[in-house]
Amino acid sequence: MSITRHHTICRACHAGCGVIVDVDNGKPVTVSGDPDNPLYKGFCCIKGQNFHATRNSPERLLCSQKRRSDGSYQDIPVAQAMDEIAAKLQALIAEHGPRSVASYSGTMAANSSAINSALLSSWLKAIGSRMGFNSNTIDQPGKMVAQAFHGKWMAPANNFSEAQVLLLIGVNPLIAMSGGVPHTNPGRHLTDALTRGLKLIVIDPRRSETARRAKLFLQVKPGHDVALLAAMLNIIITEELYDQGFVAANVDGLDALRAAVTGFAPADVAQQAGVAADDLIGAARTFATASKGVVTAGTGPNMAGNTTLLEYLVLCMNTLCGRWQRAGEKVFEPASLGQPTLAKAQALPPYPEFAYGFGENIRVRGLSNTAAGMPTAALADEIITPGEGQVRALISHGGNPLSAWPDQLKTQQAFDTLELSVQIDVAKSATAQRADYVIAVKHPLECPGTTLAQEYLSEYAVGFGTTEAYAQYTPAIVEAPPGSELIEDWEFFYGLAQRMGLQLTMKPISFSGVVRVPGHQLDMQNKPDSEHLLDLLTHGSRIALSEVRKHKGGATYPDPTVFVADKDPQWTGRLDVGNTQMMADLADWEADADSNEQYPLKLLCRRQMNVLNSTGINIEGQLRGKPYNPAYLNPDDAQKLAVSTGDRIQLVGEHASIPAIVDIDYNLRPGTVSMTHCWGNVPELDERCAELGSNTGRLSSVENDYEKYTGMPRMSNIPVRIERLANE
Ligand SMILES: Nc1nc2c(c(=O)[nH]1)N[C@H]1C(S)=C(S)[C@@H](COP(=O)(O)OP(=O)(O)OC[C@H]3O[C@@H](n4cnc5c(=O)[nH]c(N)nc54)[C@H](O)[C@@H]3O)O[C@H]1N2
Ligand SMILES: Nc1nc2c(c(=O)[nH]1)N[C@H]1C(S)=C(S)[C@@H](COP(=O)(O)OP(=O)(O)OC[C@H]3O[C@@H](n4cnc5c(=O)[nH]c(N)nc54)[C@H](O)[C@@H]3O)O[C@H]1N2
Ligand code: SF4
Ligand SMILES: [Mo]
Repeated sequence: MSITRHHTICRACHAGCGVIVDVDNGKPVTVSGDPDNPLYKGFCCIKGQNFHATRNSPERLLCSQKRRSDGSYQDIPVAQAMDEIAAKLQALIAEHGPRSVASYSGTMAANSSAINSALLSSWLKAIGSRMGFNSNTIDQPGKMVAQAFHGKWMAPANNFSEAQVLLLIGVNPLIAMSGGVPHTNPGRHLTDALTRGLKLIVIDPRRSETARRAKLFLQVKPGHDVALLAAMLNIIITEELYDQGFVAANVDGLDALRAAVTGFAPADVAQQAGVAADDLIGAARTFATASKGVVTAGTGPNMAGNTTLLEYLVLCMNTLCGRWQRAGEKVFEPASLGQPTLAKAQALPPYPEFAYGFGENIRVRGLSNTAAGMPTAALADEIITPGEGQVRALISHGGNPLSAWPDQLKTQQAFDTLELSVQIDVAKSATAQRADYVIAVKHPLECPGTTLAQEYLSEYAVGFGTTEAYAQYTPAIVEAPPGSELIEDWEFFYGLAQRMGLQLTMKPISFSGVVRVPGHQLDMQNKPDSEHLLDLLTHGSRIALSEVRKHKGGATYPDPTVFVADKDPQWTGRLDVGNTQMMADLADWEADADSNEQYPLKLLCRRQMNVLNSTGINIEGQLRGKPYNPAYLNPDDAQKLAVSTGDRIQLVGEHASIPAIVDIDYNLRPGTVSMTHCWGNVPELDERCAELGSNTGRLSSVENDYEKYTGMPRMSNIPVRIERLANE
């Protein structure tokens, strides 16, 4: 048989690139960019080029598994696994109520197919549990919580394609494919924009791949971003560089904000943050005097301890400078497969009652549901803490708790406490090596998919999304490997629902909250297929899925053009830049202590191009001969510590320590260590850190240093010291 070529969507990360797969005798053999794709234009990163390898990998799960009492695993037919799991869940719910069952969705729940998460939500609702958690609350949850304090402009922010300025704070879109620069081939977008004169300003302790292309780069100490933003706001307000017309018409709280930022004198803040005052002042002026363009922050500053306050100040900067689209402007990226976008030049006023403290409460640390979802950093304690409501069963879907959750030792304890743990995965991840049941699912190349998830990015936060409405559909490109017994993720939730006598519903997706079509009750006797579920999920969309199906390589959908509508005549809603709680938090804000003798370095988060969190860390073609995540040090620090590339060290923090292997990064600010997360395994396997990597999550404590709204602990800017270990 000859090789066949197929268009498909890469689902190895959230970017959803349109790619081409060659298939030889039912086996995918190469993945490459599609030069004819109208938006991605041939882009395919190293993860994408190995997308088929995750499908063909010898470590791929081909059958569901059940854990034996000695910790080893045996294959189990998936129907039997579902029988046993459904029976156990029913017994737990009967005895302890639905709150005893929780779910956790990780990055791959979002990246695979939208029908998977939709059916998980429906199933959770049907059993009556509000304990659905996801990775958003260990990422940048302040984005949603701050918006609840600030209000929401009912039209998009300035689009990248019209921006004159871009201010990026601890975000690295050239590697992460997210934040500031469109995820649709960010290198090309940035090159084009710089050519047309975009002023790029980057604030980061590391001269990141993106920072290297900046016009102005502030190589700050980590953890000073709140003060830097406050100082920039101070300059913008004092020098009256803000958009006075927009503020007068749409914004409350300027006086309160002015008063709160007065104490942040640019010269002092710059000195504390280790940058030149002129650079800080220059950044503020350049940002404010450009007519269009946004400020966006990423995981670095969000993980440094004040996610909500940080994101609130980001919103204040964008709002004061009027970086929201106005009536009559074209919406660059209206939803295509989601429900039609409704854009209006008016402010949805703040909704602080839905910032945090509503819905389900958490039994520890006074935490609760938030605008960003249930606080994942508290889930381990919900499992460990005895008493009414204790979580006894966890369904983990497309995430990897033992690698990704902060405070790995506590997570391990939680898994030891659970009465039932189910991991839905394609690989034998760290969590799949510990769960009671592992449900082996099809690889995305074996499933149909759409770019519906990518449409969500533009609604996620300011500076996300792309420059045009685009959609792609892909059928399954290959069958599951011969001899395997695999299901799609949603079939597991459907199978449980059938066994538990539950009715599931599929609701079309709306990013702006307005769904004009009713949810559809699924036939619980005759199992629907994925295509039917995709039709239901996209019912009523601006572009019909049947139309999108016709354009195999993906297409842009500019028509019908969506324009921002006028403000409603009686509309009184205003954005708030002076929220009392946020102003109080700003008044209480204190710069982190500089390094001390015991912990002289700060550990920074970072991402690497070749893996997505833990996905890919077992794929040889992606590792470039380095099967671990190095601890990167500035050469001067390495010299002072007398360590060099390849040396084994112990990173010791206040809460725990991990082994690691040194590497040198000339781009780091001295005094910092930079490492990616989600590598390594449990402490029992630390000896193998040269082949498995190191788990930085172990260094976070969920109970000692966490943000009060979201419960998210410090996950970057962690004080550490380095101790040398004997090389093997
Ligand atoms: N210390 C520290 N901790 C962090 C971070 C940090 O910067 N520092 N970052 C945080 C952030 S931003 C996030 S989003 C979280 C990520 O947290 P998670 O989402 O929990 O972690 P991932 O490693 O992305 O988990 C993906 C899982 O999906 C599996 N998988 C891969 N492909 C598929 C598929 O097609 N289908 C299914 N069902 N499963 C698949 C993988 O094998 C893996 O087990 O980690 C957080 N943790
Ligand atoms: N290739 C690849 N792409 C990914 C991922 C991946 O693992 N690999 N993960 C995906 C996920 S889950 C997410 S959430 C996104 C995240 O996307 P980004 O937020 O862009 O994540 P990073 O690339 O880690 O960039 C964070 C930057 O913050 C800097 N930093 C650290 N601490 C501080 C601080 O205190 N202040 C400031 N100003 N900067 C600081 C770091 O040096 C780093 O350059 O990426 C996504 N994309
Ligand atoms: S950026 Fe993401 S979607 Fe695009 S090729 Fe790489 S892994 Fe695939
Ligand atoms: Mo993330």
